[in-house]
Amino acid sequence: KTRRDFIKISTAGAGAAAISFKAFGSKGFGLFESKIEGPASDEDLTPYPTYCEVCFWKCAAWAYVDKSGTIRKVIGNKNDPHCNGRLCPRGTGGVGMVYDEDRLKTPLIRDTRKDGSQYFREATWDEALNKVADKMKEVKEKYGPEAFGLFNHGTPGGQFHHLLKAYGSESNAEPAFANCRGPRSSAYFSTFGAYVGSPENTDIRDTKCLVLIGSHIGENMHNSQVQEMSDAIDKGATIITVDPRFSTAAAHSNHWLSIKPATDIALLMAWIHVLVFEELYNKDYVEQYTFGLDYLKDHVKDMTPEWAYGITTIEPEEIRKTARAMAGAAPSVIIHPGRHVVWYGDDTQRGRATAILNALLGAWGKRGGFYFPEGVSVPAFPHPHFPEPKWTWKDWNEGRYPLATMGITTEALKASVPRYNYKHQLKAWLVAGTNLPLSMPDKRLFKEAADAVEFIAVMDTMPMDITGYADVVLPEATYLERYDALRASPNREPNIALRMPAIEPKYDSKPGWWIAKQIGERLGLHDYFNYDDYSEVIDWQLKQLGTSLEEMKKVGVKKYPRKSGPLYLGDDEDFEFNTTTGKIELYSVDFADHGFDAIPKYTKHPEPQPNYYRLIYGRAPMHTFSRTSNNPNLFDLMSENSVWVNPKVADLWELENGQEVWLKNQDGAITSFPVKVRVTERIRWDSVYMVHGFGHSNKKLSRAFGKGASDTEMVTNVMVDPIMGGTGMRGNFITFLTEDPVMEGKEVKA
Ligand code: MGD
Ligand code: SF4
Repeated sequence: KTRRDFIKISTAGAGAAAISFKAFGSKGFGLFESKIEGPASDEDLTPYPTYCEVCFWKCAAWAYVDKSGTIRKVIGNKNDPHCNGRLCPRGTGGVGMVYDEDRLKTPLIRDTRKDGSQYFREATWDEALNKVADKMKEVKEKYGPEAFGLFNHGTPGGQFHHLLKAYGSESNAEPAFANCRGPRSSAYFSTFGAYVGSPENTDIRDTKCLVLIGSHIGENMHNSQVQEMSDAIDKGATIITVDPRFSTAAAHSNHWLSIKPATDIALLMAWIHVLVFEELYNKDYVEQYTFGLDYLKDHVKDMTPEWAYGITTIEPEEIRKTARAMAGAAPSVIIHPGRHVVWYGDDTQRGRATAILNALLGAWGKRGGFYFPEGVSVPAFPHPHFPEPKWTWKDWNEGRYPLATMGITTEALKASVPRYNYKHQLKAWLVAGTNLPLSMPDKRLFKEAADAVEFIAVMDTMPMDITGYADVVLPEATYLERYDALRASPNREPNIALRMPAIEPKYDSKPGWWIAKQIGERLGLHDYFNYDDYSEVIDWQLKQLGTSLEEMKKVGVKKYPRKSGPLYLGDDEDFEFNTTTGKIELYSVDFADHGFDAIPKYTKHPEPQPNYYRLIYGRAPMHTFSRTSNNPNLFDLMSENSVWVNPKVADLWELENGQEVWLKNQDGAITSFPVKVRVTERIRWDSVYMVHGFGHSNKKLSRAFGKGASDTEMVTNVMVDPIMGGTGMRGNFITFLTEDPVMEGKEVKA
């Protein structure tokens, strides 16, 4: 029995009526215009500006509210470069987050009955906030504020990050870094001295050749990127997709390279070989802007397409043909840097290989390649300096992962478990906007850490799996019911977007800014929260930016002229890159200084044992991670995942389409729920594929509970990237159990 039992949240309260939401019209790769059935005409509706929180593309939108205070539709803001007036199905269905009757409705506090069993009881805000503030005071006195950690994701996390810094801690970690994009950041920064950002600075709309390496645009529905890819295809761009699975993007491609999983670096190096030895690279560009061509030439001399064929299973002629297609399109060519890139633990090096290819093709800073993005710098609302913490997330790493730029989630977990004996330990957590049991690989480590810490407070909108581990649950209002920080992501044109409440928070939920401020006030940190309402902060910031809350309420998005110069490099323009040599580094001086390979090498990864298949996973256009599985609108579009199995494998196992199986991995972990088989040629015989984010274990998610299986439960082997701590998750292999392992009494579930 653990110190903190997992509690399936029990909350009272009447369900809210979910609004009717059916009529979609399709466009492009299934981008939808929002249309809601119902009598209200636009004249009867009041629009409120917001930006979407269903994924992290943050499309600006208008929420239309009728006279009864019901949101009738959410549609894209036409002036917004993230969406160009069109939301994806998830964004349109985001209103389901408001009207989901399973929402967290009131603060909850863990309590123990006389018989020792644990449960959540409803609490007032005052009691819940006092409890969090009292624990923060206690931790500060006993261990120092640094021992209070934060796991955060999305805008709600930002409010708590401010609170933590004011309190004296910078012990925070986000899955969006170590479990997702971190390797890409280290790779592109070490090559170009710049990040690719979100939205990525890929100039897809004008590209002549787009190369996707396991990055399935179209399923990974990042709005304007999908629209631009659709435009590029219409204009005749060549699309090359490298994926062991025949993805939506592969179906729209001129070349689908069905690569053997875990061998991408070999293909990338062979492409580099062809460009260098067939002298197809952009000579003037390379000479003017790059450093290390001679080292690179020497390094790749034996990495021929024939060498790569034996590793990747891709024919040498196909490798040559595709390399030549890229060179023919250069510099209007993009080797897409990817987004969720934590695969095999050498992911920063794979990112470097794509960056080097982009550099050889002269694509960085060129039309149809990568543009130079520019963002608006939003001034911070005045507050005293943050206290200097004695240690931060960097100290967990103890010299490892030197190029990590943010806290590493798995390190935060280890720092919470005494047996790892970290010099700096976490004793309590705040968790805001991240569902760790489904997003953290190695669930055993997560459980051990959650059990070891003295206290966990979770701020969420839904009774997600993570809330079952909390001591205090803080119900946040959804994004359509609150103010949040201004959106100011860099883009072609600098711009800002406003999120304001379209309706009052439902139930007893509160905006994140209010929750953070209330805790802050209880800790004597008023000067860091010197406002009554967050609209004061936004109005002050907007005035510094030459506009006002009043104006932004009318327009939602405001664009500014660029100050940093043109979008692209001029012909022969002198340019100093923000790297050690001031050049684009084909040979990374920084990596060499830290003892890492200065130019990427292919390393062989473990292969599946007989009867086991590599588990690969990805996204579906109607869901984002685990956060949308219970959304009534999106559940209607896709209610569960399936496991894709090649017909040859299905024959061998006598599996049929739609048959339920349990999955078991190389370490004996078994999925908690069964998953349906989908027999399809679209996956290679050595792998299986699942959409991530299903298999929820909290019964209070009345729709999503037990629907589909969780890929995360199968990720017990984590291949850590030594450069920045990324959690490579694709070194896991599964086999099939065709009968319920518990009913059979043969297996103990993981
Ligand atoms: P979600 O699953 O979307 O993201 O993992 P998470 O950060 O855990 O969970 C977000 C949580 O935020 C949910 O509990 C949701 O209810 C809550 N939430 C939503 N809106 C709000 C809000 O407005 N306020 C508050 N307070 N809470 C809100 C994502 C992470 O997972 C990432 S970024 C990646 S790329 C990885 N993907 C991935 C994978 O593909 N496979 C496996 N096995 N693991 C993965 N882990 C990583
Ligand atoms: Fe929302 Fe879709 Fe835009 Fe993501 S891409 S922010 S889900 S509309």
